[in-house]
Amino acid sequence: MTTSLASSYFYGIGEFCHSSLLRSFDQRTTNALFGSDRGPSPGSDVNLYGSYPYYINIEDDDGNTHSVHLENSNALEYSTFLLDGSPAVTIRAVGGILDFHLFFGPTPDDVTVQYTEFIGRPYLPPYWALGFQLSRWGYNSLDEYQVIHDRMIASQIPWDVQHFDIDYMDGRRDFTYDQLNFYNISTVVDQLHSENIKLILIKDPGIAIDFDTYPTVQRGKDKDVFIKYSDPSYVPDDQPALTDDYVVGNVWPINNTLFPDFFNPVTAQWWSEELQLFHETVEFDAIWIDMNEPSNFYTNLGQFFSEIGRFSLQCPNNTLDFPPYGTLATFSDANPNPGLSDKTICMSSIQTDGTNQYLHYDVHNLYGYSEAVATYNALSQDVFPNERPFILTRSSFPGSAPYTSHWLGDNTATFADLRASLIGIVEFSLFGISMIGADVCGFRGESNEELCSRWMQAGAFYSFFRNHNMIGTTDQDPARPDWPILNQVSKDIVTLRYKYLPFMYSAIHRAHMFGNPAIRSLFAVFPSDLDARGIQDQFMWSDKLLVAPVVYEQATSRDVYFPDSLWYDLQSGTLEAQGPITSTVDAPIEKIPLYVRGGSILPFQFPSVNTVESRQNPFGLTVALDSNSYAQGELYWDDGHSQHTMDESYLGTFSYDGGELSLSIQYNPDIASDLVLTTINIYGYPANPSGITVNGEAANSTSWNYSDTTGVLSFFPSLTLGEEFLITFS
Ligand code: MIG
Repeated sequence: MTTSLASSYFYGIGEFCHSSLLRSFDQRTTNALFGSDRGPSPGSDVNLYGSYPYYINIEDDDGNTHSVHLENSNALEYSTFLLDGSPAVTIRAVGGILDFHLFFGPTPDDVTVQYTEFIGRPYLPPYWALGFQLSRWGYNSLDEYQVIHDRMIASQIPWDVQHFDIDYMDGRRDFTYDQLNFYNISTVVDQLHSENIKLILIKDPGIAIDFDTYPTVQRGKDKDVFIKYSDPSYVPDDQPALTDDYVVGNVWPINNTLFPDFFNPVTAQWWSEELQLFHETVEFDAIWIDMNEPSNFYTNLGQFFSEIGRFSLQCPNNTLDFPPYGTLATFSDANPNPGLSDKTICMSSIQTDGTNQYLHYDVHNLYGYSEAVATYNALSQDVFPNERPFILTRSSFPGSAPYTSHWLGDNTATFADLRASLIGIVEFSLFGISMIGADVCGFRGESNEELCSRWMQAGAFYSFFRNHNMIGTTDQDPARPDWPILNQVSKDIVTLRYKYLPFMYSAIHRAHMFGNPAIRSLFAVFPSDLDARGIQDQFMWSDKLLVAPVVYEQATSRDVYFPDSLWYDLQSGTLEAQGPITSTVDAPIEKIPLYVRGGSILPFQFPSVNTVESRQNPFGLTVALDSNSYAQGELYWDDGHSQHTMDESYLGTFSYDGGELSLSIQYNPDIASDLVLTTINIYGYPANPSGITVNGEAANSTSWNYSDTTGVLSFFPSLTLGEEFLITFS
């Protein structure tokens, strides 16, 4: 299908490592959409882990916008090009149905609200998941890990979550742990829990075929949970023992693997039981699901791939696995005769939801989605009933957002990758995913102190904030002792993030309830600003906070585009700019440019070394006045971990209008009765007030101070957020 477009302001289509947020039409570009185990690399437009057949088109200078979603899980191609000088797009599908959905906005924010109403609003993560998360592949043992753990604790860098990658497993089998190098994992989990740190464990879909020694696979076989060949004639002659008509592949386990069919309710039940059983041994808090494109190594390289010396998956020679038009998704890196099933499982294998059967060809792009749904249901219903689960998936699809977070995959430790990550997080926000981030400091390759410092600063404004790297690369945890600049930069910026977590959480709650995304492009906030439409190294939190990370090596300043508003330096409160204007701002290594927009109220809380502690601290408000002396904002609050219900949550809205600051409680004041408000910082206040009243009573003149140099009025009341108030400034 080919259509002309209203304009060349065209965004979206994923999952890619786009080198620009705004698509270019100058040259015809064609991209495939097909879940694939390939890492992002700036400038390479290969299809990555997920598929998002969804684009956004701003129609005119006023910012009227529509978006188009094609609900199709087959391999697709999108081409953008000029047709008689006008922008156009062609969409090709190699199967499935042409089920188009159009969302008419009229604003960019509206189209996201309408799209997520259709595909499902993003889930509400537990509060701790907004804390700093630390990971790496290549903790070779718990003794090795302990060194990093201890220096993290000593550093006092705020920290909430530890991940263990496939290193912890026994022979890289799910639901096992290494009895030698990770023998005392339960003790370490207890230690982490006593320090208020959560543990996330990785699970891969590939299940090793060690029938004698690995009960998980036998229980799965007893329930018949694995993906099969669609025709008995496809089963290879040398199929490994006991694997029946299952599709047999190779992933990380040290033996061949089977692939659970997560569409099948019996599979979901088996998966849940395995998670419950394993949780009795190792008390993990959440699950990271990787390799779920699904990835399979060496597919179509011969039935006995000598490099691994064991059976290897060779898909049958048919038009599903080797289609006449395979799309650009055919994975051609190694195979001289590329097929659609390269590096994944056979397209001609069969899946079932218990009622209907599906060719993998038609549902390949839903594999990660189906695993996330099964994992979410297992955690929320069986492993942690009444709790809010946290899941991190690599492969996703429209509709994954109600179940899971996503990270951008295996990037490289370069400034170009850091820049690309800013495009990636904005795109996923347009795709309706709330919890999104990239591997901070870089996954592949060697990071360095400067890059890692800059990446910690930028990553502190990803919604999902995790430092992670690859086996064999140098440590890059923020407490690494010989990188003192990294230590200091990290401590400062992570502490600042923790201070503003109530604001971030409230924005994420808004996305969950109403669909307005937490992270936004500049064009979404300023739709009629033509200059904002090309900005891709700055982004917004809600419509209130402008983040402009330093993303070039050795830069100590950067140009910041300030759209039409007043903008205050978040930390000092001084007025930085009156937009629209581009200014060069100082940004030595210790500084990330952050600006609060005039008209905004950001709730904050005094930070601490983890969210369990910070949630006990007093609150404050950052009030940034616009040119009409007006500002507004909101605080969403709940216990941070139980399943979300309106009955157990609080929403308060703050507004400042011409010298009056008020709190109005939308629902459940009692949830906030223990929350105290002790600090109000008003940015852009004209002069020292002669008096302040709180609910009609004059405040003591020692309870505020005003700085002529910064224009910041700081008032220290003694209030609870569980009662509405009115403060007047005169
Ligand atoms: O083939 O589990 O993207 O984050 O560290 C590599 C090891 C498998 C890929 C993930 C990465 C993870 C790694 N995994």
